[in-house]
Amino acid sequence: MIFRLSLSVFALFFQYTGTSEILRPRGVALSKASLYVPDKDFTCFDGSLTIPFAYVNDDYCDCEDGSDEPGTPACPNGTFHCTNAGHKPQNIPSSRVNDGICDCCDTSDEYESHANCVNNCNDLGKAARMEAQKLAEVAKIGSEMRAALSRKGKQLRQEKQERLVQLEKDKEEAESLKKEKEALKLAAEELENKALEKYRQQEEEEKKVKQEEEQKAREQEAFEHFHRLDANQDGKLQKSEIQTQQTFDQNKDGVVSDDEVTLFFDTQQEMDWDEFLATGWPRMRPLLLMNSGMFKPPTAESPDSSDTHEEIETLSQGSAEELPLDANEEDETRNTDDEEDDDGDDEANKNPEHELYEHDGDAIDEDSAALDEEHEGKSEDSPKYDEDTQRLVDEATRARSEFEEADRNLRDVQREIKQLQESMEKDYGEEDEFAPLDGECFEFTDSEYVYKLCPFDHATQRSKSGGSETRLGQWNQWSGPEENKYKSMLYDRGQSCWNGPQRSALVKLICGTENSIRSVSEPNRCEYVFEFVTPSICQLSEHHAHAHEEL
Ligand code: MAN
Repeated sequence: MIFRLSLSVFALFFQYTGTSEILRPRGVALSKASLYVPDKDFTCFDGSLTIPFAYVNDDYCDCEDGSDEPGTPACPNGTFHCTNAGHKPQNIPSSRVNDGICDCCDTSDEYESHANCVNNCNDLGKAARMEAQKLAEVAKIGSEMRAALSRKGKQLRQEKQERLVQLEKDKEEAESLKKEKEALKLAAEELENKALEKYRQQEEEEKKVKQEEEQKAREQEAFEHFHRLDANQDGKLQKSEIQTQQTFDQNKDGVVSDDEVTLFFDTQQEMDWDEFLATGWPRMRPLLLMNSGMFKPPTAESPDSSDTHEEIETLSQGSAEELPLDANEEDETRNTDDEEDDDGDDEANKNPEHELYEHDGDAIDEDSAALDEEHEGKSEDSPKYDEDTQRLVDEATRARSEFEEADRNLRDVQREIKQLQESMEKDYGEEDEFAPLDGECFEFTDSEYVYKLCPFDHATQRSKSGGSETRLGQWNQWSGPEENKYKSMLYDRGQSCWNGPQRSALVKLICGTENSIRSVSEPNRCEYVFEFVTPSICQLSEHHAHAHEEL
């Protein structure tokens, strides 16, 4: 109490300020001066206690809310107010009072310390006012620009609206045109189908005949070989008869071994004609053909040769190169054309697989194109269809392509409608002032990355040393504080971070006279913060709010 009384000297806890003649205890803001009345007891702001006024600023904390010690460091939660005449007033935690560090530019926080504080409020105030003036100018120009952007945004909305009306009409037309073309296509296709029916039947019959002929030829070929191999002409093939044929010496050891023969015979010792035709010949044939250079790569029209290829693969298991061509054993089926095609033994001995793949893509395409043409009767030499049928086919083809075009056209219109509707649903600000930003992109380069922001769309990051873009996020929503949600934008659902969250970017908007990214940082891993300068956020009222701040 003695301590208290020694400090309760009027002059110690009252001060004059340069801006006001109103007396108030040290560390009290002008707005709260009326709560400290020297000839009345003081009640803590929280109402918890009433104390004699002499206890105010007596360097002893009585009130839990610190309100009795605005000018001393006695209360841990107190606040000290510096008037900072000439600059801006400031509230600091009262623990900083007399701590030897100058916090207030008017030196008022260090009234009983050895800190040599110098009052520089006038200088700071001047600089701050100049800065504020600059900002005010920017805000003024920016807000005029904002008004223009808003007009543009509204105009864009209007244009979109009009375009949408037009597109809805186009859609109706496109739908009915599609229906019309579909009906025409169906009708033309029905006629085409009918006309083609007879050709289909004819084709089927020709195919059947061809297959029968081929089957016969195969049997004839098999029979000739059977006959040739059946050395003793007993109507059966014995293993020993096959073993005299060097063609079957697959490993070129000079002997046709038991194993090499078993390939054709399985567990049997001999084969009659029927067995030979059913199992022996299909296994033997590819080997004989290959050794005679008769093997040809399969084509669409020669399924047999594709069978042959498979058979050879199975038989030789990729060792066809090792198979010798025995000139004496040359197959009778070899024809002169093939002989001319051969470049000699080397060529004939080629691995059929290699031969197969030596065809380059173009050659195969040309071949199949030629076949297709022939198949569809388009070959100039031999028109496949009679004139009437060809006319119906042509008409159906045209009807199909007109239908497809109508369908494509409708889909294009639908797509544009969808895009427009999505765009019109976006929140471009109270006055559509952000609308002109949609469709634009802005870049910012720091020491490591190039960042890109396409407002209302997405944000990306790309390493300066190359590589692909990393998606930082897609436009989600405005994310500013309640009083002005347009102060920041959220882009999220970006690429996932390794062992971390999906990337996201918060874009803080700052008033300025041009659109640009001022900075990009990554305060938390894979969470990015962009500072984006734009006139669209400029508002005069903000500046006025500053001007009314209490001194
Ligand atoms: C990349 C960049 C960085 C990010 C790491 C996370 O290097 O996208 O910004 O922090 O990945 O692994």
